This record gives sequence, structure tokens and C-alpha cells, in this order.
Amino acid sequence: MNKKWWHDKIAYQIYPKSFLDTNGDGIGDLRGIISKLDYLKDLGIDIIWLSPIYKSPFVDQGYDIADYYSIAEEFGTMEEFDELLDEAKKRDMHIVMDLVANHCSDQHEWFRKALADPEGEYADYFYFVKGKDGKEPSNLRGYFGGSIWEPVPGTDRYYLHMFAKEQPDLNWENPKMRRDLYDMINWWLEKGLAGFRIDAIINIKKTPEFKSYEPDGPDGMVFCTKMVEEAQGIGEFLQELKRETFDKYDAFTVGEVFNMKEDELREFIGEEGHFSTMFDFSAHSLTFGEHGWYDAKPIEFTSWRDTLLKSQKDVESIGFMANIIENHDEPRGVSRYLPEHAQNDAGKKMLATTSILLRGIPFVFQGQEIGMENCRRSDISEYNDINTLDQYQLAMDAGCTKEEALQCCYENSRDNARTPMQWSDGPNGGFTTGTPWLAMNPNFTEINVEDQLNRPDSVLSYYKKLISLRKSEEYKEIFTYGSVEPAFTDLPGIFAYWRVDEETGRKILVAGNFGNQPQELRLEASAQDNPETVLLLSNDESVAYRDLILTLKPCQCAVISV
Ligand code: TEU
Ligand code: CA
Repeated sequence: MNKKWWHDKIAYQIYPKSFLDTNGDGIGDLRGIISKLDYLKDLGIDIIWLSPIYKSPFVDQGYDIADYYSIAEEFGTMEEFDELLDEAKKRDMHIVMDLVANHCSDQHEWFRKALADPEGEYADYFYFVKGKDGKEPSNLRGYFGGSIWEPVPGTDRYYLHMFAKEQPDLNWENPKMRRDLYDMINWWLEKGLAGFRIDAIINIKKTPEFKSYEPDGPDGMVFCTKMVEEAQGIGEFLQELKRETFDKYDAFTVGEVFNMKEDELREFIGEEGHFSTMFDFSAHSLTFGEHGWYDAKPIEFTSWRDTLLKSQKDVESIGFMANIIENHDEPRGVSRYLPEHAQNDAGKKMLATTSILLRGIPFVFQGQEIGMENCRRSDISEYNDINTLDQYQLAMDAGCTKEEALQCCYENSRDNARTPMQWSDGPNGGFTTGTPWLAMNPNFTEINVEDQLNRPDSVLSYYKKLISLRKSEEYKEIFTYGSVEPAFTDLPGIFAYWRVDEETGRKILVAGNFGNQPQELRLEASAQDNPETVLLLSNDESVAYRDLILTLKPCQCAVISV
């Protein structure tokens, strides 16, 4: 495998609106990000991905872009952005932005021109499609509920939107539109951006005829992924995109890819793949309900572990996945993946260990490093996220009680990860001197950066140790390129794997006990009788490792080099 500059890097996702507010308007800003670069450097971060900071009406929190060339004034100015680039560069850190190219905002100039002249050039930047028998062209339901079709006023046409109606889809079949996007992407890369996280990209390819399908719900509609799965030929767009932009700058790209067709992994992230890497959503997908959050499935330990390990195997000979336990669209990983008895600091460190030491590019989401948790709300009005409002209604329509519907939101809402960063136990967790745009998780008094910074046994201190182990001169190679061999899969509750350097024969065992019984891991068999073993890291000083036997009590984890 050809080595690339980003292979051994650690990435961190910032959700700017909720990171740090410096002017008291309750909204995080670029100044806040700049002021925390040292904090991130100290944590061991190399690459920072910023969720969208472009000008936007924020119907979908900035994933609805009104101008790709300007910074939302809520966040600051282009000068401040340039300063962020400079300051990051000084610290040898790389900035990656969100590329939202499946759709823009209905406030974007292109869409406004299209509406003003539905026969004109800009109408073809979107999908303006004639209705059938006075109705929508097809019966597809969008990601946020309702039809994907919205009437174009004063015409017999509809425009397509896979997400909110304020997010019209861009027509990638139009070469002029694609050219405009490429120019914009190159403009940012020219500024010194290291690359992009590529939003919702699988949706850019549509089927040529917009047909209807067998309904999958009482609304007579069918989920829009039905069309996505049938669409052929996305690769041509993605290769052109890469050739015209990323390739010229050796940019780092990470795709948000759902519903990829089987056997397409190599095309997406192989040596000549469309992207550098893509997120591994295999574990996350385990909870998908048939209809929505109200019938989401709980995580079952063994299938979760096996899914992750299988995904590691699938990608090994092809490229690198980007590993996450959470992001701005997901509930907090510690609330989702840790069994009840392990929802404590020890458990959080254990989950960090088994996740960060997998093969791939680790992405830490803001607040993950201090163990931030899901947030309980007592009424739907306390939520902001458009997706949550839709899913709550869906649950109520399906007969859930208010309590049940709120429980679905507690477990699944995107707002769980979007509550402001907890910097201290002071007013508003040190996030703002004003009123936070989204209410804080009240547990900031217990879980916050200030408390954890200088406490050696904190989750944050552990993250630092873990990341510096992964990046240490001695172990960098094996943690970056070593293969992954599942281990002790027959011991209940044990998530363990070997990282193996095929050339030197060096092996490192990573193991955590997610079960509620102590377990003995006997190393001889797998360690090939090599007594020269070293305990590199554990989340508990009492972890017992003697005579090639590692004993792990519930919530204990260890990393052992052989
Ligand atoms: O998400 C795209 C996406 O398909 C899912 O993550 C999912 O549809 C959504 O979270 C509902 O559960 C990306 C962004 O990450 C998300 O924040 C945006 O809302 C969406 O694209 C539209 O730009
Ligand atoms: Ca602000």
C-alpha cells in the first residue's frame, strides 16, 4: 500500500455552532475555535473537520448552503477563517471543511434564479420535473419525512429534495453545474484547505426516470434510498470530481457514504478510489429501525463487536476506513454502545481504547474526549433538530405515548451530540456568556474540560495517553498499518483484537471487558510463547497481567505488546 500523508493522523470533528462562543450571542464561532487550537494540539489532533460554516439560513444547521464562498456571519468573517488556517498551519494541523454538494439552500442564488425563470439556464441546475396526472412525479419519501417533491410555483413542475424542502438537490447531470462546483472546491483548496468531508454524497446519482415503488408505509410513500440503491453510474461523477479537484492538491477526503452497493468498497476507497477514506457506519446501521426511531433496535454486544471486526477485515486489503463512535448526526457513543453497567468513566475509556486502536483514521467528535453523554429532555419543544421533530411525530403517529416518543429522541436524537461543549462547571459550562442556542446538557457540572484537564485519572487524560501511544515513534507503524486479528471472541463480553505487523512479527493485543463477569485471557496460545510482553496501557492500575494471563474485570481494558 502506498503511504499517504494522512494515514497516521488523528482527526477531530468540530460542530462550530456548539464549540465555543466568544461574543456572547450563544453561538459558537471561529474565534472560539482558534482559541482552542492548543487544546486540540495537546490532545494529539492533526486534522480538524469543521461542520459547515458557510452562509446559510440554518434550516438544517448549515447543511443548507446559501453561498459556498462566504462564511456565515454567525461564525465570523473570511479574515478569521484565514487566521484559523494560518494558526492551524503553525501548529502543523490541517483544516478540512464539509462539502455539501448534493444540495444547496433554497436561498442560494442559483435556486432563486431557477424559480424566477423555470425555463431558464438555472432551472437545469436542479431537478425540475413535470408532475404525473397532476401529482408528484413519484412517491418517494425524503430523509426528513414527506415527499421529495415540492411544486415549482406557477408551473406544472416539481423540484426534487432528498432532505428538507429548503434543500433543493443539485443536478449533477448538468456539466455546467458540476464545473461551478469544481471551481468552488478548488478555490478553497487553493486557500490552503487540506480537504473535505463529503456530505450525503451517495445521493447525487438519481435514476433517469422517476418512477414510483411499492409503498412501505401508510403514507403511500417509500423511503428515497430505494431510488439511491437502483441508481447506476455514480462512479463517473466521483472520478471526475476527484480528477478535477482533490487530485491536484493531494487533498484528504472522507466520504459520508451510506447505501453503497456491495463490492464497491475498492472503487470508493481503494488505491484509485473516489475518496481517501470513508466513515465506517456498519455499527451505527445495526440500530436502524424498519420505520424510524420508534422501532430502532438496541445494540447487542456480540453483533456490534463482530460487525466492527468484519468491517476491519473487509477493508484491510483495500484501504482505510474512518472510525467513529459518534458524530453530529448520532447519539453519543458512550450512551449507545456501552452496556448499562459500563456507563461510567472506566467504560468510556474502554470504548475509546477498542475504537481508537482499530486500523483506520480515528475521528473524535467534540466532547467525546471528556465522555459527554446523551441529554434527556422533558418536551419535544426543547429539541431543535429538524430530523428529531419529524421522528417524534412519526413515533406519535405510530401510537407511541409522549413518554415513549421522548425516549426515542433521548436514544437517537441528533441533538444529543449537538448540545454545547462543556468547558467548565461555570455558567453555561463556559460555552457562552449569553444564552446557548441549544440548552446545555445539565451534567456539565460533573462532566467538563476544566475538571478533567489536570486530573490524571480523567477520561480526557486517558484520551491523551491513548492517542499519544497510537502516535508514538515506537508503535505508530503497527497501529497505522498493522492488520487486525480478532481475538478471544469466545469469551463473553470480551472485545479483543491483535494488531499485527506482518514484517516484524510484532503483535499488540487490545482488549476490553464489556461483560459483567471477570474474564481470563490466556495469551500463550496466540502469543507464541514469547515472554517479552509489556503492558502498554490500561484504564485501571489494578489490571492484572501475570504469567501470560490477562485478567479483566468488567469495564477493564488493556493494551499489551508481545
Ligand atoms: O447526513 C446525511 C444522511 O444521510 C444521514 O446522516 C441521515 O440522513 C440523517 O442524519 C438523518 O438521520 C448529512 C449530514 O451529516 C446531516 O447533518 C445533514 O442533515 C444531511 O447530510 C443533509 O445535508
Ligand atoms: Ca458567537
